[in-house]
Amino acid sequence: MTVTDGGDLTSSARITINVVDANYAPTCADAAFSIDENSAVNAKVSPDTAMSATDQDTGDTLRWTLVNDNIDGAFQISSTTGKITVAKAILDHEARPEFNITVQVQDSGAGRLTGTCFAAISISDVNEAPTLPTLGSMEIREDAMSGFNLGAVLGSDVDDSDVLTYSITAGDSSSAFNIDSSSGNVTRNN
Ligand SMILES: [Ca+2]
Ligand SMILES: [Ca+2]
Ligand SMILES: [Ca+2]
Repeated sequence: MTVTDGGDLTSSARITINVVDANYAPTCADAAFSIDENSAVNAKVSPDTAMSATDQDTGDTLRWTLVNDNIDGAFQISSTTGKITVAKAILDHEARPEFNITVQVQDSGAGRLTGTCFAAISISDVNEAPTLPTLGSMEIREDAMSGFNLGAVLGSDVDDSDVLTYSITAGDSSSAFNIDSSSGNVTRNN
């Protein structure tokens, strides 16, 4: 560095400037995914893409973690790739149709700086089989009249909007009984 006055006198000095390599925090982008309920452990969310992050420091290695609202530990994230998969086979659309998980990305620079973003994961409905109670027995007198009402068989279905239809499939070869397809009510036929 040189300084010059109005005349021809100059003075020089050497100045050393130390450039401190400042660490910039990484940032990550919110993302939305979906996955079927009842998916198995290690099943991938859809689309099959990783969380994405940027860090101005080109040499930084980024590590991913799920830090909040990963309810019951249902999901896991690869610390190196940022890909989210199922950790426990407990996904149930009827019980919890959506997760909104806070994701953290941490760099390898000074202070191990972090950025956070959200992964919204919607749990898609899958049709699940209806169930019938384990039936005991119904009693009817042998001289009961046609139309005699034995009562209803009530099934259940976990899916919100499913309509159940009843039918007798075996054990009544002489068609002695009738079941109402919508109510499940069993009556004597003949
Ligand atoms: Ca950084
Ligand atoms: Ca379910
Ligand atoms: Ca379902």
